[in-house]
Amino acid sequence: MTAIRTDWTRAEIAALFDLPFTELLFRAASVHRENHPPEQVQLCTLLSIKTGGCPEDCGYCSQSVKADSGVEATRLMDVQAVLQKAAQAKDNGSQRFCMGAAWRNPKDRDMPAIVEIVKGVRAMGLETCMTLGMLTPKQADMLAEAGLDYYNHNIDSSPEYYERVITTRTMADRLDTLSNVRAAGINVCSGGIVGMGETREDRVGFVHTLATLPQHPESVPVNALVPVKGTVLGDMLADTPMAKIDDIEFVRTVAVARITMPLSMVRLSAGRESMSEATQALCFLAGANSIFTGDKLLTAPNAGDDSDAALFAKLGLTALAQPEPLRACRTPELAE
Ligand code: SAM
Ligand code: DTB
Ligand code: SF4
Repeated sequence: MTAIRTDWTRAEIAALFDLPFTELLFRAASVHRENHPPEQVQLCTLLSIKTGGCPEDCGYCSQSVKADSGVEATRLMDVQAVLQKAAQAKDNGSQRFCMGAAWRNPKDRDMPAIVEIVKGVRAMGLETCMTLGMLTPKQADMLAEAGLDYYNHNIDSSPEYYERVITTRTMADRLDTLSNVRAAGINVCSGGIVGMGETREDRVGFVHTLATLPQHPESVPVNALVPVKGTVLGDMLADTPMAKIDDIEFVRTVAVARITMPLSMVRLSAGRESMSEATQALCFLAGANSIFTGDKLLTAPNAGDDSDAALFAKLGLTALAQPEPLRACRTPELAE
């Protein structure tokens, strides 16, 4: 079994990024198959349960009030309507149902409906994940009690680049929420976005921040920026197309995440729609073992079930046979 380390240095992570590409991929694929069935990929479905009108200023996001993206703000969806979408996702073979709300944080008055949704989705035999913004320890406990399996809250970038992307909450705020989620015994899902104009050093700092948390997140989503017109970063990319992330550099980031966090599910998240099959195949070789299915993410288009079925058939990939055993509260020592 691969040793699980939370003491990675930035220099070590930078050295991994610097490896010849074939050597990096070989190492990542080796770590992957030591810890996961390499031909199996977890299928997750996303639903936006409360869209748009978010007071935060995340420079990539179509749902911020600061963005002129044309996304219409909605209220929190009705519980039954969410359960109906979850049933459809299950019928389409999804294993995890991830629900997102465009909030800075949930209000206490929202919590009863959220708790009901978690209980209902779980009763269908789906794994549940929510991403609702910042959480207090009490809110995290309420979600844990409802049976929430995962909470997604991304660090998004390196501590240095973070401030250029978001000013309305700090990296320290994000880490506080992650520690509240961990303390409540909920599995942690945390990753970020590549291709926001950051440097290699920022990608090193991004992976370093996740890989040196007291316990690695059980899920690590690696998103490629989906450039949305009317957002700061989407417009920046439209003006400077050379800022778009290079495919090989994206695959390198996936590989380094896999090597440094061997047990985590590394999710090839947003941005697949505009990625070639060959790049996605390299990501799977580099250790990505989870994707979002369906033709929509939260507001942006996704690859879609038909093209994914064709890709899986071509690559000989199958859906993860069983939901991953829950790993909350597992210590690094036990995992060795
Ligand atoms: N409002 C909650 C929050 O930010 O904590 C949850 C929803 S938010 C949309 C979840 C994550 O989606 C963000 O942290 C970001 O990493 C990712 N994301 C949002 N817009 C994106 C885009 N245009 N391209 C790639 N990833 C994006
Ligand atoms: C994550 O890291 N990626 C997902 C999920 N967590 C919630 C969200 C991607 C959003 C992509 C842009 C959109 O659909 O608006
Ligand atoms: Fe709001 Fe989340 Fe979008 Fe940031 S990423 S603007 S917090 S919905």
